[in-house]
Amino acid sequence: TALPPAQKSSWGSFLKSLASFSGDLSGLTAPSFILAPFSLTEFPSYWGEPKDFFAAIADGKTAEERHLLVTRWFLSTLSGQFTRREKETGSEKKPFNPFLGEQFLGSWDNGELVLHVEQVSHHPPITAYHLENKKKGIVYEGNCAQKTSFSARQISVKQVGHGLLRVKLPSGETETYLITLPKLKIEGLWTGRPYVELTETSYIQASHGLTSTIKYSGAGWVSGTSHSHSTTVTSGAGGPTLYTLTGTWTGETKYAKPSRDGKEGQVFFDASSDAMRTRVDVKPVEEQNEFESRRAWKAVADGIRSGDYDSASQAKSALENAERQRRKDEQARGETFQLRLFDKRPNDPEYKQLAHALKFKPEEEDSWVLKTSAA
Ligand code: CLR
Repeated sequence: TALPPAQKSSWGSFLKSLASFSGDLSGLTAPSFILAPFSLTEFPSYWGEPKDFFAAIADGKTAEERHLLVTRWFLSTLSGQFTRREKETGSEKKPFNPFLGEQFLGSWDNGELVLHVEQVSHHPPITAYHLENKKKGIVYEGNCAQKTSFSARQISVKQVGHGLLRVKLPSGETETYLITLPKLKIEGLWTGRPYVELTETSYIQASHGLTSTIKYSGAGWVSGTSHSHSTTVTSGAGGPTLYTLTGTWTGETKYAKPSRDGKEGQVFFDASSDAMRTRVDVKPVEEQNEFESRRAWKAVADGIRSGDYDSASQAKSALENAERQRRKDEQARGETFQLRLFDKRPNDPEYKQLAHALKFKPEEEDSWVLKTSAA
């Protein structure tokens, strides 16, 4: 697990720079071996990877069944979101900081499930996404930003943002689920192999009143096992418990006590098989539009993959300078940048209403909605 000697000193000075760092991590210069060859706009694809669990939400016959299915889908996305880079490359990596208006477009199953992503703000960096299974009548739309702080031995990342999942019922009614996002810690910094652990609590609040409360814990905590969670489904925040689900979000989760219908001990789902998560399909770079992530960042990504960090950093500077120039030109013309895929919905009333049911005051209250012209 030790770092190669050549990387030790650059990692050491990186850690030193971290200690005095404040602000968002996008502004941080990381040593080249810790750079990921892709952008943060690709991350919303993790929401779509357990595509069959996503589609299955619409098959729930009652509000309670659908609530459990939404909870299962949410939990099943976590291992992709938070352990994929570590699993594949041995450590967490630093993705590109997206440029304003950057897009990531993808799909699964020949367009049955479609993903739109756009970087809707650069300062602070905010990413908006829309994931839709038309046939099933399910849309998951959200946004995310990160606030980071550094203390003692780890980086703490607060995810700012939320998602709203909407299911169109056969009756024509729409059921909505507010998804809040967990906090994360980046550990393993001192050994040069950063990895993510989730902490504290996130929620799923449904318009029909049920609430999932997901409590995260890691190796140093009560359970002693990394990537653990203990989830309760209650009728309303703080109401009587209908189901308890415990286990790890990278492995098995079981119904625990108390749970309805004699389900205690039964397996809720198993995240350990990679087969349950399907990678997103993305058009070849040659067919992408100029704002699409993999096309815009190609030279940088190629440089990182081949270990040619000089050309990667040249390409990165060129892209960033061009972006800065674009903003200056807009300003000179008295224009402001117009989003291409999403519209901002300030003070989203639907979001505020569901957040209110959770009795928590969100840090942000805006949503971004996919333009009808883009859908
Ligand atoms: C982005 C939104 C996704 C979930 C997710 C997973 C991992 C997070 C990432 C988000 C944001 C960027 C992140 C990353 C882990 C490490 C990386 C915090 C929240 C930072 C920028 C890398 C810092 C460099 C270290 C390796 C030292 O849905």
